[in-house]
Amino acid sequence: MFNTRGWIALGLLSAFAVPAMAQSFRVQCPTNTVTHPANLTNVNAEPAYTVPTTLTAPSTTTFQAPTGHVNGAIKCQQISGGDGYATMGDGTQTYLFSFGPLSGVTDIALGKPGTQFPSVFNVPFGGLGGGASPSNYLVPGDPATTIGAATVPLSSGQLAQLAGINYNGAVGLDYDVANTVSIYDISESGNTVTVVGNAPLALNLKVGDPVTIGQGSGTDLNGYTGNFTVTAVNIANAFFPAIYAFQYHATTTGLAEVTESPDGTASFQKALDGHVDPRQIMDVGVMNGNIPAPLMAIDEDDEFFLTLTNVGMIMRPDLFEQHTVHFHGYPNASAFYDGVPDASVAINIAASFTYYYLAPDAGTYFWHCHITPPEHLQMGMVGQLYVRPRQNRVAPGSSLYTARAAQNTDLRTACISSTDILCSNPLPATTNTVARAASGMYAYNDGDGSTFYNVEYPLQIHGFDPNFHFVGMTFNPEGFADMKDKYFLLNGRSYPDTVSPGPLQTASADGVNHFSQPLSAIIDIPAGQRALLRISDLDVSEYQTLASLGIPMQVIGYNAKLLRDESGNNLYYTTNSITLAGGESLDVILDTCLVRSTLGDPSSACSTAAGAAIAPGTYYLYTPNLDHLSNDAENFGGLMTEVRVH
Ligand SMILES: [Cu+2]
Repeated sequence: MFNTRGWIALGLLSAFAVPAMAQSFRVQCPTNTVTHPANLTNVNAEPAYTVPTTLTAPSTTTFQAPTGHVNGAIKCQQISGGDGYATMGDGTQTYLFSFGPLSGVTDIALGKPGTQFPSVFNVPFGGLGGGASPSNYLVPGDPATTIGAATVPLSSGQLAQLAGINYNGAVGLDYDVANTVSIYDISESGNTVTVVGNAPLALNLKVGDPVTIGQGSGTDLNGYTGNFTVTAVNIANAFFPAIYAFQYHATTTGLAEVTESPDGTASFQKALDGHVDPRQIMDVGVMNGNIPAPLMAIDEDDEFFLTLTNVGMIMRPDLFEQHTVHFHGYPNASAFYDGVPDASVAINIAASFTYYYLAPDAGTYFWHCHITPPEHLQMGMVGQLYVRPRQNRVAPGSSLYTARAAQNTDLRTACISSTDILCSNPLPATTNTVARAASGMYAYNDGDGSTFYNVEYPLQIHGFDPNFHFVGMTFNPEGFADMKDKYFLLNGRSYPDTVSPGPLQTASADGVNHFSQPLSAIIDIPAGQRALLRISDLDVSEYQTLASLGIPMQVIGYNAKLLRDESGNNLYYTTNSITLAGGESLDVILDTCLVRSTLGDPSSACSTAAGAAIAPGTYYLYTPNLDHLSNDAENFGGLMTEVRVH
């Protein structure tokens, strides 16, 4: 009897142990892809957009690959899936299931997107410069712990210190150990030495990398040993696949071939290959939940590598929750990356997974975890992403209409209503001469400059039910049917926190402060300029209405589509309030100038005529659903923020 029970216990143990052994933390941010070959483009910058990428199908492959005019770049981001706390407008600490930043930690804390070029992402942490005792490691709660953030809002000195940290690489990224392979065969032709190892060579071994040819006590490699530079990789040879061989140039010639040397080795330097230090991932990732989830921003034509690392929910050790990333309403290349757990992969605790996206259509989207969506969204696993259009990369002074027409020669973006009734972004109905402005950006590929803006603000509407969060923290069954929002949030904050600059912090159950709500909701507009509000409603249970007092809202896009009919007429409308359901997004322009010096060009200077400009001052964005202007039992607060024209 005892033995039988012992076998059952062993069987259960191994059933859990096997998947656990298959998991580990990794990050991925390549510097070279089929779509962005490093020999044709700089993947760390957005090149000017002149013409579509030249694609050619080489005879040896079946797919088209770029051969010129490569557009876009590579972007990377790492996020944690886990739990944390946030502070509501009445001071209540509220428990979250949540995503947090594991890259771009400084940018996120400063309220910016955490999306980075590979040259920023692929940088191991090198120590914090600021503060009284700089650390070589990020510690729990960082960057808040290092700032020593004790005041809300942060003092200007603390904000300067935060900006000074300026670390936006992948948390935990570290060099993999130096790689040594034993040598099977080594030979020379002229002074070119070909080395064939007994195993595939170091990952990412490149021409120009250093290599050391060494030997134990043997002497048969005399003349070959020493430090050299790799001159070629992937060498066809008589013994093993090409990936086992490389070449370098020796200082002497006439060396004899040696096969099966007893102790010859080739050693390559330590390399960044996605290996991470799990201690850093756990120190920073546990309890670092943010509301809203980390902001993401990419440019059209980019490739985006997003690593989700599931650090577990330390307050709910009874749960084995997986998490996923679902880009809501976003045209995916493959269902594999869609994040719907029934139809694609989901990420287990102690594992990382890198999602891959192309950035096809400009617009404002949102994203969320797709595990038990009503629960994980209500608990906080939701945020925004936006895609900037190609039109931003048109050379200043060039015609926007011509640039938009050029996009019709690209099969992916061609939009000709007479042959494609589904295309949503046709050329403007009439030609125009509006040129790309010297500065500022555009929300869409409009071809007429009508979506021009000077400053942009993500504005994420959200609501929390404190009872649901409380029972979610205290191991009780959640009442889905009773869900009722009592906190109403803009960028994860209720008024008056919405107008607090800098990150909000919360003392969490691990005893340290975390920057739980990094994104302020202050709308700052220099007089005469235009602000783009990227508004998304992340709410699970309620419609939300937002009204503007004194500055008209011009709606230019809805659910990441330019408001334009098939004939190319703009269908923008001006309103003093918008209403969104959960999952919807709108692009709104607040223009502080009513009359421009050049009619039809919103980037031109504001007219000096009396009454052309909206007077500087403080205006309000607020909800006219008066019961949403509250913070739970407190009667004043909720869904409201300030528009400051100065
Ligand atoms: Cu989740």
